[in-house]
Amino acid sequence: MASPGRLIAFSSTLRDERIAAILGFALAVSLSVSFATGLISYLVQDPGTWFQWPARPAGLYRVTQGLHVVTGIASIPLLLVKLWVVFPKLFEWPPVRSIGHAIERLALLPLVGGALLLLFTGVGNINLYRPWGFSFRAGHLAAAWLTMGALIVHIGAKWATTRDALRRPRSPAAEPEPTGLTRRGLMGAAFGSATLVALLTAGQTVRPLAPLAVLAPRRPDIGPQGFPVNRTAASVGLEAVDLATYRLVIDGGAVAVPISFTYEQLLAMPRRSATLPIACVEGWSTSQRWTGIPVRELLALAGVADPRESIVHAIHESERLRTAPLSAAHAADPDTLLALFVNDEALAPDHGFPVRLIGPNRPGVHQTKWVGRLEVLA
Ligand SMILES: Nc1nc2c(c(=O)[nH]1)N[C@H]1C(S)=C(S)[C@@H](COP(=O)(O)O)O[C@H]1N2
Ligand SMILES: [Mo]
Repeated sequence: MASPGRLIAFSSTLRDERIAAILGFALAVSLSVSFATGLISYLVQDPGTWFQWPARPAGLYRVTQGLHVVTGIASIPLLLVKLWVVFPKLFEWPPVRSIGHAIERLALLPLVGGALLLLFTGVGNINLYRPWGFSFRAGHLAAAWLTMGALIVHIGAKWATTRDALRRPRSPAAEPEPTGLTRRGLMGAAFGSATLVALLTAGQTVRPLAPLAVLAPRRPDIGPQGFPVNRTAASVGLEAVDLATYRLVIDGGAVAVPISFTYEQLLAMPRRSATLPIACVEGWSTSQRWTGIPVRELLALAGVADPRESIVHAIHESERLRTAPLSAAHAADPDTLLALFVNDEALAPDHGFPVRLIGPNRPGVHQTKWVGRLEVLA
């Protein structure tokens, strides 16, 4: 009986083991970097008791999250070309040779399915396009574990073949180069497009590449006061906060007597300036010079001598990002500010007027805008 593979003509010599091995190796590297930096991002946003994310270096999260998005995006062309190269193997005959071979083949389902789901949800989320019915955070994380588990099985199964394929010298005489696309051309296309999309994405976080950020949904230099806005003041009804009633309240278990400040009182306090990035989980970042009152000074005024873990609350209690954790290490850092100014101008409503939190080495989601309350935990 003829194998199904024979019924379909997969004649291209581009589909060889060596090319599959090189692409597989590159993908394993890019997916692993994206996985590790992605896990960091989850841990930073939901710190457990064992995980302490430091306040320094100030730009660390900007680097890890930038790498996460860039390596994730670069994986897309690598994955597509790799799938094209190995596609005929789906029709291998006999389909299963042994138990080990059966496991290896079964692992392809979570591997390919997981990777496609990861890359699709990641790109969708960056573009604020979320046609799926589940939480992005939960779904993307589940797909990541699935893919990495299957990747480990796959690497285990393919280790020897890959090593041999990479060591084996190519014999051009035995395998004539095809007349159309050459092997070199195929690899150039795969790695060239991976590099290209990486560069075009990196422009949203690496300043010299900014003019190239044509693929990035948010240009780092466009928006009110010269940088992007994640959620606008209008979308939460805070275009015009009434300064007559606005108060910044410091309370919580560690504060014996809660205190509050009017905007006027905050303006009269000693200020400090720091140049710090906003580094969004979506991969864009922007560095600005912020001026405001160090959190630790406010805590001292509230009678909290050594800074503790706190919760930052936005004025608008119904927003999704209305609260953010502030670790003791971040509260103690002199550059963690309740900022009133950016680049010497009062904050624009879209950037959190009257007061926003800004601190070193925090994910964008924790740089809370329109802050009304700092709850210092006991
Ligand atoms: N209150 C509040 N603060 C917020 C947000 C929000 O939705 N509500 N978005 C956060 C996110 S995800 C980012 S990336 C930054 C963006 O700050 P910007 O809009 O000033 O650039 O604000 C953060 N602060
Ligand atoms: Mo963000």
